[in-house]
Amino acid sequence: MAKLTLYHAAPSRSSIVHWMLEEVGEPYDLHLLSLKAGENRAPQYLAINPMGKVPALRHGDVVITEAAAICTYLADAFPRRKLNIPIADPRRGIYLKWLFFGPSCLEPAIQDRAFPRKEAAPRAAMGYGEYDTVMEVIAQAVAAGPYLLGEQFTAADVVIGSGLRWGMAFKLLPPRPEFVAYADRLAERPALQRAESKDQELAAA
Ligand SMILES: N[C@@H](CCC(=O)N[C@@H](CS)C(=O)NCC(=O)O)C(=O)O
Repeated sequence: MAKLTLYHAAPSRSSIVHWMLEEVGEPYDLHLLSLKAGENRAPQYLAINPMGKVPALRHGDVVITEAAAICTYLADAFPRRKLNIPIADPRRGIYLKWLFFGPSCLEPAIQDRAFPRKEAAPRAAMGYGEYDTVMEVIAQAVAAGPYLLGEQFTAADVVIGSGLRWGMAFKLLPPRPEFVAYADRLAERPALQRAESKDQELAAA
């Protein structure tokens, strides 16, 4: 089987993929990079990801970047764990919606809260609309639960769940009861626990 290598800094957005790899359950290697030391800007790494960012995933001869894209890829490449919604399934549309909602709506909403603009941006011009609507839409989706696609846990939960967990940890998202209950359900997953404890070890080292 083609080898899987995650280019990783712990903790960071590559922790999203670290969790995903634990859910997938296939063997993988971690190639650690120190962002502090600027290893992500070294020519050897820029040849892998010209954005100079983690995560990047190598799978055999293929390199994939962007956390949500990597999670989508892994779920499709290793369908045994049923972390994807297959193409023929009509729920695939909803599944893709959430995978894209992470980087295109949830993350920009959080970033704008972390780094406010001098003047509010016009809602119509912002792909995510505005913060409160993003929060409401996600709250309704996770309240129905247990997961975004109902009973089936998918890669979309890794992407949206990581954003919610991170946003609440840094107090950039409100601890709405729906978010807290969803985050608590995710925290029970052994794959997330394994990735988190490994990341803590790596960060401490
Ligand atoms: N759009 C990218 C963002 C990745 C990203 O910003 N990673 C941060 C770590 S959380 C990074 O590599 N920062 C180092 C830098 O930009 O110098 C994704 O979703 O994968």
